[in-house]
Amino acid sequence: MNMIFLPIITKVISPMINGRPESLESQHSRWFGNPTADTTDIRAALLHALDHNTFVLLAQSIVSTRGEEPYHEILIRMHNESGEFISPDHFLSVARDTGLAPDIDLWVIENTLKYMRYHPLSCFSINLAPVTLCCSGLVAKIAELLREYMVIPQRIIFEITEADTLSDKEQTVEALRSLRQLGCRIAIDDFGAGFASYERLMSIEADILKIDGSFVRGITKCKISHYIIESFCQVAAMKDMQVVAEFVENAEIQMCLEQMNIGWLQGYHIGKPKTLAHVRAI
Ligand code: G
Ligand code: MN
Repeated sequence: MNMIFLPIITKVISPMINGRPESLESQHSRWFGNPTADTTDIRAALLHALDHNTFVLLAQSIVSTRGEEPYHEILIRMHNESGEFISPDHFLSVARDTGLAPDIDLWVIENTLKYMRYHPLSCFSINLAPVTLCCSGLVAKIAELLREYMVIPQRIIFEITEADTLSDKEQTVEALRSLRQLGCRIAIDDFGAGFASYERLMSIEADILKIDGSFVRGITKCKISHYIIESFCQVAAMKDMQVVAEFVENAEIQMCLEQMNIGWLQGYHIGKPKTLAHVRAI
């Protein structure tokens, strides 16, 4: 398939560094859930944001329960002309359906690397859409960007969701292998939420397993969630993978996960997504 690879304007990305308040994560948008905001409008807004560099990058911390250095997951956000935030679930699904996901993923990668150039000890986890992994030339482009911004590949993790359907499974596996050869790490995101989770886990070489938030949220109330997470952890240990629990929303959940000896935690109780300007500069 063809990736558009829109030229990325190299001007300073003001929204990324202008320190918008953390509360933007919870800002409501008139577009949020508004059925009248159709695909065409959102696609136009996405193209505009790509052209004018008006996406906003947030970062959410992922912390170690064993005293290792924390890192952050990059989360992309977009607002409309009135400055109101559009639900990421909404615009990301439009991006996927209208073929813009690879260009948006590349925008996120380039702008994260721009930040990292001046914060060389930082470490970020970046989401990739399954369709992006199938683009020919992706790994070469990432390698070129890493060189351009002088970022050590070991400081980048790529998160891929275990998608139910992948257009080209072989190409995906090959791209992941090449990214690991570069030195980047791979995380399987939202693990357990999709179809055939274990089957995919067997066929993919990855470094990190991110347990889907639906299991984590239920852990203190539902014995089954507890057992399911234990089983995920056993498989991860056999594959020598680190485990991240997503959606740690309160102290009780955190304590339970710590007792289970889960290595890494992420969620609103650990840290809300914040702009890169609010990430402790390292
Ligand atoms: O698919 P992925 O895991 O990359 O999606 C992360 C999304 O989950 C982000 O949009 C982020 O804002 C949201 N998120 C992060 N932590 C929590 C949490 O503790 N609870 C809930 N409900 N959502 C969260
Ligand atoms: Mn993710």
